[in-house]
Amino acid sequence: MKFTVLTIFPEMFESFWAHGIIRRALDLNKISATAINIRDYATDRHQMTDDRPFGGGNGMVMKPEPLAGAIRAAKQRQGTAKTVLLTPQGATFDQNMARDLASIGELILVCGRYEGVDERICQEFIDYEISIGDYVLTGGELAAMVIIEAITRLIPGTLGGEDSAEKDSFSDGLLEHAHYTRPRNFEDQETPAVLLSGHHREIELWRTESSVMRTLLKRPDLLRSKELNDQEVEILKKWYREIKNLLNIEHPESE
Ligand code: 4HQ
Repeated sequence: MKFTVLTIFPEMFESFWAHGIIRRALDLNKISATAINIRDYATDRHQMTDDRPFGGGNGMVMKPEPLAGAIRAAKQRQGTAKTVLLTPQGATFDQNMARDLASIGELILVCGRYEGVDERICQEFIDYEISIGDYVLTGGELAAMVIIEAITRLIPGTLGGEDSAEKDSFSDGLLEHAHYTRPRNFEDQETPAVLLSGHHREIELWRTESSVMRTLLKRPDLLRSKELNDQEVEILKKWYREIKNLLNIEHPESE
């Protein structure tokens, strides 16, 4: 996977490249990653990357020439790469989009600042517009990091040891099961006994049940848009019966 980031703050990426999973992926040559300074492609003698908006109003707009120059230079280096603009107007990023982008192989991520980039750049130089969520950032840099990290951890061999990417939240449309570590009793809260039992089949069952019920309680929207398998249906039915019994005993007239 190849990432080229276009930004006026390439230094923001130095510590990002140097730590954790991104660092490991770079060391293992699973990814390559470069941040290019858009200012290097400025065309005027003051190396300006922004200018006042036509029509007036507050704020500044990213000038088209430096962006066009930086995108063309990046494309020349990687002919098959797709360009992504980080913008609140884009399609909302999620795990499925991370998988799709990972399969593209080469991405040029364009980070805007100020009020955004000149519209003619969006029209002619951008393949995909992506938002990381409905809130306002000051620049696309943090959004680019989010996307790079989510994609990188999908690449086999980058997660360090385990096959965890496929077990993680969302990989099967459910939230992760609950986790416990030492001590067994923490401030009067016990670890569920089954996790200490050493019965691997029962532990797997407990974890599946934990995943399904946490998703139902915390993110019912995820459950509604998921195709449930037989085991998941059985778990929901079991809890449904349990709750119905409870209501019948406490409130016999409730039905
Ligand atoms: N931006 N997801 C960059 C965002 C944003 C988002 C606002 C993008 C400012 C200049 N980017 N412009 N949300 O809020 O990706």
